[in-house]
Amino acid sequence: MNAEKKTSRIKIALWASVSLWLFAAWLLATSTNFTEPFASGHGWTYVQTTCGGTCTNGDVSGDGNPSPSVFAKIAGRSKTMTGYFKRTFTWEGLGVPTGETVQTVDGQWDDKAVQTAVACTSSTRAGMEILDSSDSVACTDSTLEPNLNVAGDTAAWTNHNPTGAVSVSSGCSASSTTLTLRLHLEPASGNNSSAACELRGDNFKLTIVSAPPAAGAPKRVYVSRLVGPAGPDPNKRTFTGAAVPPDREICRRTGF
Ligand SMILES: [Ca+2]
Ligand SMILES: [Ca+2]
Repeated sequence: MNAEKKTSRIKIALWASVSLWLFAAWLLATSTNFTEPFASGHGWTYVQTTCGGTCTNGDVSGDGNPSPSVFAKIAGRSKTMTGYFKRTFTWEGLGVPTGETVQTVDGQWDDKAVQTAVACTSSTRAGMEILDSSDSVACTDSTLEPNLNVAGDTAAWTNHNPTGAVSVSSGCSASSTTLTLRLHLEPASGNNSSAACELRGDNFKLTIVSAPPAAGAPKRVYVSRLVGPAGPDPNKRTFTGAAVPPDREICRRTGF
């Protein structure tokens, strides 16, 4: 076989190995769906970070997709309110199998804007984040769903899912990790003395991809032979220390 053919066969073999590995990983992956419907006693609380007017938040019993839902509302001329509903969960609490390693997460939500006197302004925003248990460090490599202008969602409940799955940071990948889920609801009122903007949110949804721990994979065991300094066989390891006698057989595992 000439060198070109040999190289080609090696490339095909490598491609087949990688493809097989990816296929096996896909077979092993678990996809978990979680939806927060904001039913009574949901346990989410609003963290208000700024308030330029009269700010309120809470549950909406008579509206949702379906009812109930949660809201954040600002009243006053040209006022803004920023903040988010949050609740802590573990990945396992969201449905991920115990012991699995979380790889990616994809989020989406529904919202509706209710305006008084004049339209909510383009500063009316909503989005999603996942942070650590202290609600201070991101648990994803990029934002789950960055805040976007939702002022136009006045006619009906509207679903938003512009961002695909994002990677989970290594410090948050264990299924037992405690997380803080955030649903940003940030209304902004228009230029009228009677203006108010109420932003309602529902169906905080996650699709979580995880995999069993790598410890379940088969382990290879290598056997090496230690021989004295004069060992003539180039396939044998050469040992130059005095403490181990020549021709001793040992076993070692990968990474020894
Ligand atoms: Ca609901
Ligand atoms: Ca998404």
